Amino acid sequence: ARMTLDDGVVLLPGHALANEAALLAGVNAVVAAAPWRQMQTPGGQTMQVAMTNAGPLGWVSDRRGYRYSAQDPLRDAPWPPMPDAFRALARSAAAAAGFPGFEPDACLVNRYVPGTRLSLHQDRNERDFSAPIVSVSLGVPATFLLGGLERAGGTQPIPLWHGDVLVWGGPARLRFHGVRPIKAAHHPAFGPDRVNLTFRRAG
Ligand code: MD3
Ligand code: FE
Repeated sequence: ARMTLDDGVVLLPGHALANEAALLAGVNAVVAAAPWRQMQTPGGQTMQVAMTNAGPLGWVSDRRGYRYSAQDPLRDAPWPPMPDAFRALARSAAAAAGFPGFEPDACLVNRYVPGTRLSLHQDRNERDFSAPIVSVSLGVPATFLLGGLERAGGTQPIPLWHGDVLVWGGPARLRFHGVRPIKAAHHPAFGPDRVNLTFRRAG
């Protein structure tokens, strides 16, 4: 199924379920190579969300700012390769949402333990805003908050379940967004955690 939630926002409910086992194996392989870490914001706060990356570029944050980097600063080594199952899912989801030929060069892997939230922000560090962003929700459910093009002005809640895929393109690309604190729950494969894969064309 394919639901257009707003201009440039397409929900593909359960699109990732068919490849669940390969996605879990992919997350485990990425984390085995480049472990979860909580990055510092430029303001010196520790982010609640734990992160790692796969692919040629990875999103990093530290006192110097937010950026994409080919090197994992924790290991001084390249990020692990993007698992084939990740790339295939990102491509099929983008195509289903009207973006054929999506070639992600970055996969940010976010882990939310119970209580973790992601405060309202914009994603502005990518070079090419014409490419979509594909995000895959795994594990326990979450409520995503979709805001507008300005920080003020409210948000609309979007419930997201294990296997749901959202594609953000065109006019949605610069909207504010966040994630409500994750409620205590259990998922058979991911336990108490939510894991989100975010695929981008960053470079
Ligand atoms: C909407 N992650 O890593 S992914 C992020 O669930 C991030 O982990 C959230 O926001 C998560 O930056 C949401 C979906 C997402 C990504 C980029 C967007 C939604 C977006 C850009 C514009 C609007
Ligand atoms: Fe974001």
